[in-house]
Amino acid sequence: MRVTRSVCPYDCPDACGLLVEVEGGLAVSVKGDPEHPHSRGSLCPKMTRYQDTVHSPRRLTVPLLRTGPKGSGRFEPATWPEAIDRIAARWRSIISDHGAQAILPYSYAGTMGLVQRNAGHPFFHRLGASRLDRTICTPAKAAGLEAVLGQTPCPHPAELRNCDLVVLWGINAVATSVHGLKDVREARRRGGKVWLVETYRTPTAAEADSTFLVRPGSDGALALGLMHVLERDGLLDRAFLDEHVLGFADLSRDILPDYPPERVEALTGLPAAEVEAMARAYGAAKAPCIVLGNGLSRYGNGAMTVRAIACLPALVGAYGRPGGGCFGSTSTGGAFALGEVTREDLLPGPVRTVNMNRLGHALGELSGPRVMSLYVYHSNPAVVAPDQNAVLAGLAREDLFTVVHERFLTDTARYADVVLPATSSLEHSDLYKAYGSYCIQRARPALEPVGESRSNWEVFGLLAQAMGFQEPFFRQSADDLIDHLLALPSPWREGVDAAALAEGRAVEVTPPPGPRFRTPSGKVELLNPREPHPLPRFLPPHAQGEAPPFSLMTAPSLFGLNSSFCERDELRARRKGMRILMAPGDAEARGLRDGDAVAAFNALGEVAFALEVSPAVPAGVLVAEGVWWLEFAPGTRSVNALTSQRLTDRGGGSTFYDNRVDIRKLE
Ligand SMILES: Nc1nc2c(c(=O)[nH]1)N[C@H]1C(S)=C(S)[C@@H](COP(=O)(O)OP(=O)(O)OC[C@H]3O[C@@H](n4cnc5c(=O)[nH]c(N)nc54)[C@H](O)[C@@H]3O)O[C@H]1N2
Ligand SMILES: Nc1nc2c(c(=O)[nH]1)N[C@H]1C(S)=C(S)[C@@H](COP(=O)(O)OP(=O)(O)OC[C@H]3O[C@@H](n4cnc5c(=O)[nH]c(N)nc54)[C@H](O)[C@@H]3O)O[C@H]1N2
Ligand code: SF4
Ligand SMILES: [Mo]
Repeated sequence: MRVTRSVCPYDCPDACGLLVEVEGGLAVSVKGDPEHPHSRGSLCPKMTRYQDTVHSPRRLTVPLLRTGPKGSGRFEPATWPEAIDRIAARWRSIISDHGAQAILPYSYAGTMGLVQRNAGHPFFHRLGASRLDRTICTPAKAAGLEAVLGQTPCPHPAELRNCDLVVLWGINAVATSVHGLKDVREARRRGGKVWLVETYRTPTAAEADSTFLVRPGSDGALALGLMHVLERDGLLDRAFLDEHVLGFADLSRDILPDYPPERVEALTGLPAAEVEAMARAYGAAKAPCIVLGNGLSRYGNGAMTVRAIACLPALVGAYGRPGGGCFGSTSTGGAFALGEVTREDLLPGPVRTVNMNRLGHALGELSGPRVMSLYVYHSNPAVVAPDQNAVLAGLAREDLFTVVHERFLTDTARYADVVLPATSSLEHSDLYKAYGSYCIQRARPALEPVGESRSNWEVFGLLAQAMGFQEPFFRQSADDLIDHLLALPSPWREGVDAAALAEGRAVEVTPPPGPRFRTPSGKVELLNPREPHPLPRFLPPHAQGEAPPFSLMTAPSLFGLNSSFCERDELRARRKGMRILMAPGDAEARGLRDGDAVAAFNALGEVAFALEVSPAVPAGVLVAEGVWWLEFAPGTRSVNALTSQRLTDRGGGSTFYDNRVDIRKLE
């Protein structure tokens, strides 16, 4: 038996270290690496049997060519040369008839490794294809934080242990931040208090001393209301405000008077007395830290909500205290010269950019030129993208030539003209950085590729050759490129143990020294004249005032990661089917019972679920956790048939949570 170090490749803040035991060419067990500085040997329930994903009988092993109608999943096997020739021939003809911008790549985060994740960029840039704005996840959160903090580095997660008040704000940490939660637990063990601010009582509520449920999309008003009380009651750190904060006088004169606790109650649903009590406790804490999730940023007002929340620690000087402030995500972008992977310099000239949240629109209405070919890799837009009906209608277009490079025959792959089998992370090389810690790690293959599967990097090498690209760049291996990236110095990697990194161990990088607050003014910017609204305020979410009676929370599942892990029988079993959660009072009022077959619907679509009546959910809210493959859905659609292509206020982000639906019993 051989043990190889690896990294969890999924879109999760932790990038846990793995120890993979290989016997007879197969991964027989996957354990946590006890030497990993952040995950320290533990894994979440999804990854403890990763070998069952890697060696799943559902793995694609050969290229496939479509034989049945789009979406039917009927294919015949082909060789790699046949599949690549088919793609290259069709692209040549599309380029000559419509231009290269009629080709659209679509990828997101099936793997987070820097080389495999970005492998298509140089190829599609060189081709002159349309560009994809990859904004499905957190651009509004990033924009909101940046408006206040600029490029200020996020604290090290271990600092959370020193907080006397941790505010888990819109984060289901039990599901999405398993290892960050350990530091929160340690803070609590040391006597700190933990709060959860949410729209329903998630499993994370069990980790908190107090849970505050707000109306979806209203957190900005809560943050402004807390600041109103802090100011009114003089619970401010004047010295910090004077020295390190820009615009407090403007905020307190022009904005805060509009957010007394009574108005905040009307906007958020939190009783005014509770807002007052929260402000007093927050103001009394020595080092309060807000751990900010992503859910609350996926609304039409998402960036402004995040911005208002990010202002709060400034008033009490929490940004100046060890452990205090705001933990958004660690951005270690500077650790590697990513431009050497993405190669923007290969672009032939200006090309259009398509927002990935508007794929339905791009495949349906977009012209000049119309999208004639879609190349999907490590993403599953048929189920993860908003407005599923529009996406599926686009994918069903007979004149659209779709290629999908995948590990599994996903819903997207079922619509492909050509399916290419992809390696899992244990079968290819990559370089990883985390967004919940400062670890970086290099991984080499632990196994031979399963079947004839090939990595993203290899496939783009084949396509480059088929399209006649002469640049030597396309002929190097993934390891060549990783070696190149590691050979380029970065101030972030100064002092790291290069030998340990080369060996495949995780090492920690450090933000390069610089001013404390990396904004243009060098201060925390409550006032930001570069923003359309120079001061934070409450903006209503898109769905506010829309007619259907329920807000739908499209929340993460503990036992899945977006649509990944649907291949695993035992994880699906733990999710207990595709359910929708409803408050007992709402169910009673509508004559609905636990276990009923129901349909949630709005103007965009209708989705069948099994109803779970749950006291965790407040009145007026419905919760559908996780994204399901249609194969396992009770009807013909999954949750994103109910979500819209509307974008966030800043950053062009997704608004998965910003929708209203109605519900009825299915006969
Ligand atoms: N197990 C598991 N892990 C995951 C994922 C998964 O699907 N499952 N997804 C991965 C990905 S892609 C990402 S981006 C990350 C983060 O994944 P995200 O899906 O962004 O999850 P969170 O950051 O935990 O934020 C979600 C929480 O926000 C809450 N929320 C929604 N609207 C509001 C609101 O208006 N106010 C407040 N206060 N709360 C609100 C939801 O109820 C939910 O509990 O996790 C990653 N890890
Ligand atoms: N309703 C609802 N919708 C959501 C969300 C939600 O919480 N609720 N979350 C949203 C968020 S935050 C995100 S980030 C997106 C995520 O959307 P995606 O990035 O599309 O995520 P996954 O559904 O995990 O699909 C990734 C696919 O990549 C494949 N894959 C894995 N490794 C490789 C590889 O090396 N090469 C290739 N070619 N394929 C590979 C996997 O088999 C999997 O099918 O979904 C969004 N959609
Ligand atoms: S917690 Fe996240 S990084 Fe760690 S094993 Fe689970 S999915 Fe992977
Ligand atoms: Mo995400």
